[in-house]
Amino acid sequence: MTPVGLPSGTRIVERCDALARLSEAPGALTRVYLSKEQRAVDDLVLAWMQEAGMSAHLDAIGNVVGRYEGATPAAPCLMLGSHLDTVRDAGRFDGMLGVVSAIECVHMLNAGGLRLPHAIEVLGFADEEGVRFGATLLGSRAVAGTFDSKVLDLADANGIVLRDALERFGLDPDRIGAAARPAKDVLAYAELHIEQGPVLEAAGLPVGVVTAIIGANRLTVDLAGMAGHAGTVPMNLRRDALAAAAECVLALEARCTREPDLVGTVGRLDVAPGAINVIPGHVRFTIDIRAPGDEARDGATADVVTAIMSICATRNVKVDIRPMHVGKTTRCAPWLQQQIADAVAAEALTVHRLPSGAGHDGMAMVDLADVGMLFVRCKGGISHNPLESITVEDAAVSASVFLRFIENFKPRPMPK
Ligand code: HGY
Ligand code: MN
Ligand code: MN
Repeated sequence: MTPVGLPSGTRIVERCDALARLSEAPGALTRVYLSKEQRAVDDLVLAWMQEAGMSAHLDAIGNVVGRYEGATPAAPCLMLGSHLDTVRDAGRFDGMLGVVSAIECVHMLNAGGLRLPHAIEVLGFADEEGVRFGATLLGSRAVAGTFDSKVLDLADANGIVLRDALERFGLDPDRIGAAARPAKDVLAYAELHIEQGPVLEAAGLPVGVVTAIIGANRLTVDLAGMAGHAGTVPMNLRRDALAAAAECVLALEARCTREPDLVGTVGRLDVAPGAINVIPGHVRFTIDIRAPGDEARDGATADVVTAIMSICATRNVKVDIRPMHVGKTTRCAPWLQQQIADAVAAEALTVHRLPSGAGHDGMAMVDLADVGMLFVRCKGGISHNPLESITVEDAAVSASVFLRFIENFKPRPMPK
């Protein structure tokens, strides 16, 4: 099928910049689930979807959903998407590039008056990062029908419970099930996303075909020692929660350094009461452990938990460890990898296949449909950092590849 014209890299980057201006704090990009900034982003994305010829609405959990009908109405869809929420002090392409590029592709189909045998849907997921409530992939899990209603009782840093935050946003926590889609409606899920790593840049390639999304285990750890006067309590009589936490962090680092491809991170650590002259009585920190193999990841997680328990027993510090998320490694379907690779080759680009160390909504969507991903080179592989950047040329090239994949998409032949 001949392409309907070239997607605009300039418009894609400009729209990512526009979304990046919608943040909870000026000067840095932070946009968490059910925030007023999310509402502003939803309004912008809904308008862009409508301009591109899609019908668009917010679903029951707050995802933005755009639909471009196929040649026959109510046909099953090729679902495209990514997330619209961000980490703290984020880059402006992680997530947003995938949503904006997918809208750009539909805009080109619509401009060319092209209707495909199937529908195209574009989803802007409301919460992939899990920054506000700790549980991740909330938007895509709801669409996949695997949303766990237990997370409705999770509270954010201000003690606001997810259930209440949904109601304040105008959503009904008891209707989240309505966001779930039947498998018969979805032919496949495909996501364009920045690589968030250095491989494509080192290879001198603008795009890559993702083979798998590496799983992550996330836990929250609470240590309870004894707050005390920094001047009067002798060192041997202390139950210092922060000193215990520091030893735990180093134990995590040591364990995850032992094996290749295994990574472990403490991304957040809160100390109480947090005064210069008070021995810390309470510390809460997070753990994120990843490895390509589920066994290696779960084995490292178990070892780290054992090490934390032993450190705290020795220091007479109470410990509570809560698993927040267990994400299995997700394989990208070979038939979708091949169709994405064919689109890369058709654009006269080298096909390079690589795994994703970062998590993505495909880890949830795989429970609904087969998953494929196209990676885009990012400068220095930097991400989860305001220095995250791509070139306008790579935005255009990757969107052209994605458009060609969309135009040439063939549903997987149903097993006989
Ligand atoms: O944490 C991740 O890998 C993703 O950015 N949510
Ligand atoms: Mn991210
Ligand atoms: Mn992302």
